[in-house]
Amino acid sequence: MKLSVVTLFPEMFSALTDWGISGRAVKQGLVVLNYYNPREYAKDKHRSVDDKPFGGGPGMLMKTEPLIAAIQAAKHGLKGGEGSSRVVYLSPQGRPIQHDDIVDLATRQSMVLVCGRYQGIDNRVIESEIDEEVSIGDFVLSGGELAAMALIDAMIRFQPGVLGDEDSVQQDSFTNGLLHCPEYTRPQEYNGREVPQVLLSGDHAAIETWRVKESLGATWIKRPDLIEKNKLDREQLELLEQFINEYQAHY
Ligand code: 4F9
Repeated sequence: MKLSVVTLFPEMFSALTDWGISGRAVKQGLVVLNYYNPREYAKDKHRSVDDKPFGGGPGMLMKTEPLIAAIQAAKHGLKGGEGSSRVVYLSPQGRPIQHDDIVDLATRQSMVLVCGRYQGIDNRVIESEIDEEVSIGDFVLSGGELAAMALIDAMIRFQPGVLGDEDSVQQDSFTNGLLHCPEYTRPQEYNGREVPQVLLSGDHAAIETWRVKESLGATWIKRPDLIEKNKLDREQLELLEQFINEYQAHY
């Protein structure tokens, strides 16, 4: 997957490219990142990249000409076999994206990600240059970079060859529409709390059943909205009912 990022702060992306799973994927060339900095397309002697909003008010907007030049350079840089790359703008005004959207976005060959700074960008740039405006949550960041990095990291996990079988995306929360079950490591007893016996039993079928049940239970407690949304099959409904009965007997 080829990603071109339009950003005033390309160095921020070292958090993604230098560390952990995403860093390894970049080093292996499974994901290729290129940066287009509007500052390099600024023509005036101060290389200004911000500008005042019409109508007044506090704050600045991104200066239009360098931003458009950077977006167009990013698009042209991706041309060559991949067809037309979508231009995605990260903003709190965007469509909220979730797991399923990541799975879909992750299949694309290439993409331009536009990161805003200051109070945002001129609306005509959105109309003329942006194909999709997306949000990673109802909160405001100091700029689009951290949102773009979150999106890229999540997409990287779905690239073939990035995760081994051990930690495949199949095991992740949301893959089956549910939260992950609780996990435990050593010590076997911690502050008087024991690891659930079944996990020490060596009975793989019993462990799998327990995990499904705990996954349903955790989702029911923490994210009842996901239980509503999910059509549970007969076996899942039975396990959840067992969980709820045991839970209510306890509390
Ligand atoms: C982008 C917030 C996507 C949430 C961009 C300030 C943003 C954001 N999701 N906040 N610039």
